[in-house]
Amino acid sequence: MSEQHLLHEVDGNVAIIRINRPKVLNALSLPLMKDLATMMKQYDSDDNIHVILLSGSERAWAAGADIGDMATASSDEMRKRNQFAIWEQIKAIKKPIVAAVSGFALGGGCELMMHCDIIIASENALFGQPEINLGIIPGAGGTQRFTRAVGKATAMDVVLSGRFLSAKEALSYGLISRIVPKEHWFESALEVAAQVATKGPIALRAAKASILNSQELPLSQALSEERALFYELFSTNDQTEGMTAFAEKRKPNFTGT
Ligand code: DAK
Repeated sequence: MSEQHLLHEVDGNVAIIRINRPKVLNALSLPLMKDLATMMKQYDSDDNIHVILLSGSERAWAAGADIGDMATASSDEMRKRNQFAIWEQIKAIKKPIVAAVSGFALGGGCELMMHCDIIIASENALFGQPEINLGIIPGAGGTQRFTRAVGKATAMDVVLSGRFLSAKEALSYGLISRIVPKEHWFESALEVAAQVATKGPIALRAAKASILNSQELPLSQALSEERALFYELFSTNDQTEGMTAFAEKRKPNFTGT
């Protein structure tokens, strides 16, 4: 796997992956997306990792899919590439993904961000789905996840005009989780990831799965899935440990069993 466009390291129980194509504002090339999905899947099946932190650079989280990859492609070529299979792999990651976002999060970059679970954004971050300026529409969920996050009125405004949202607007519309000062955007996101990583890994996966169900399933079905997950957790050592630790007034030592 070529890893130059992705840097990665492990910090405690957090896997940190950084998108690293500074010359093109972290544009998401096809090989990068393929490697990103593979790397995320590897960390997803690594028991030592509880949370994945996905980051860009200070100037750009990602300014979109690499326009050069698509500029001369025909409909048939785009279909044959079956890029959606790669995005589906990222969608299938079971562990929580924290996004550390600074600078541009546009087009496919914004869509990738919306595949993450907790989005920590620098006060300088800018968000948008500007595909309309290129004569296309968002292709990896930008008309759907974005609309579910911000509502129809704002989605129409942003997608049809191609305008960018500031971090403040994005927070007020519910697109991101928190805004942090630009001086320590990355450290703040790492702190959030490390804090989440102290929780029980089985409960984390269950909570993520259940919240994501709210985006796809009818309420009654999502509630019954939630109930099943809730009962299942009572068969884990982590549930016993969490409640025993509470009674003993100490920090729980979750083992992921
Ligand atoms: N792709 C390739 N190169 C890009 C790029 C991109 N998305 N964004 C920026 N760059 C390159 C620029 O061409 C420039 O390269 P040089 O000229 O230096 O060689 C370099 O990055 C610096 O950019 P600028 O000089 O333009 O920097 P500025 O600060 O002036 O402007 C900007 C920053 C972010 C406003 C501007 O670069 C910009 O508008 N970039 C394009 C944003 C955009 O339109 N994004 C949407 C791309 S379409 C799919 C899944 C997803 C997608 C498609 C299919 N399937 C599953 C099938 C997604 C599509 C998209 O994202």
